[in-house]
Amino acid sequence: QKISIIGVPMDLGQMRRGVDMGPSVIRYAGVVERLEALGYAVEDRGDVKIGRPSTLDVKNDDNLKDLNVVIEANQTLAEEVSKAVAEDAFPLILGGDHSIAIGSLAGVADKVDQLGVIWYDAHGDLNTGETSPSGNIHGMPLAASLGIGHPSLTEIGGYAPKVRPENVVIIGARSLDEGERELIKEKGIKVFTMHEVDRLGMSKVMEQAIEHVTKNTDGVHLSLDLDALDPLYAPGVGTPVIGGPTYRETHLAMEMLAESGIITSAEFVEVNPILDVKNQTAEAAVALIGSLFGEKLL
Ligand code: DIR
Ligand code: MN
Ligand code: MN
Ligand code: MN
Repeated sequence: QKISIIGVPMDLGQMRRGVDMGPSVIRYAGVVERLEALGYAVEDRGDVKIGRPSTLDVKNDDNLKDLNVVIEANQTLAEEVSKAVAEDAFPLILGGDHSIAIGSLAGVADKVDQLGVIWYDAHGDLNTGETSPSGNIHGMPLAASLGIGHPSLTEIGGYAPKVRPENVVIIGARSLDEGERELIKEKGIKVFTMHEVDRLGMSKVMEQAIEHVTKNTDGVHLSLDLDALDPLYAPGVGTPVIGGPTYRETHLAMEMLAESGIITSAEFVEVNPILDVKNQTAEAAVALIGSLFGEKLL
């Protein structure tokens, strides 16, 4: 099968500069070679062009920082992803901050009737301009994809919503804002917090998660925020939260997804080399990508 890599050097969905170099350091850590060694035909489609915010455009009435640049980049990304899917390629998107998931999902859901989503993240990314304590759009992409929030975000790709709440699972959550908790309850979103990961173990969590997202879907997108991992294993992220799944547990999760064969598109986001230690986080991302695509020791 063909894999199309799409880089998105976006850093304006949050406040820590440097995450725009994510696609570059993940490539440097050998993602293309890793996938080719597994027998895939890999096409690197390069990076989506990201605008710069105008210094004259500083008003932020809706609590959505750098909204215009984020909209424009996601619109372009949606078109790129949609093209890859139309060519029967697996879209592998490299971030960039997590605001780019809006465009990824817009591009994929356009071609898949009912899309399932696995959101592997320390956070829920279910904020809107109204609930967000930060105004950072990287805390909002899952809400936007569910059709919740500012129309300029929910309508990217020209339609909304991209996914239904019952087709979503969040794994690894340990930092949720008040508005996010309310939305989870209201929409009945399935969340495996770190409590469930501790209690059941990653193996059971993944079995249940896979069952949940495949019930009524015909494709599943994996959105993996590297801050899901415990910062011991992925220090190069803008919003680390102590107490996450280990490197091994996350490998197991990727291996179980590979065995299940359910994943039809994926993104790996929030790698920030400025905050990293010897490119450890980018290397973790590449190792996890290897596992997701079926790499095994024996
Ligand atoms: C926080 C942080 N909940 C916010 N979100 C992050 O700004 O909305 N998501 N870091 O991955
Ligand atoms: Mn659809
Ligand atoms: Mn996160
Ligand atoms: Mn996130």
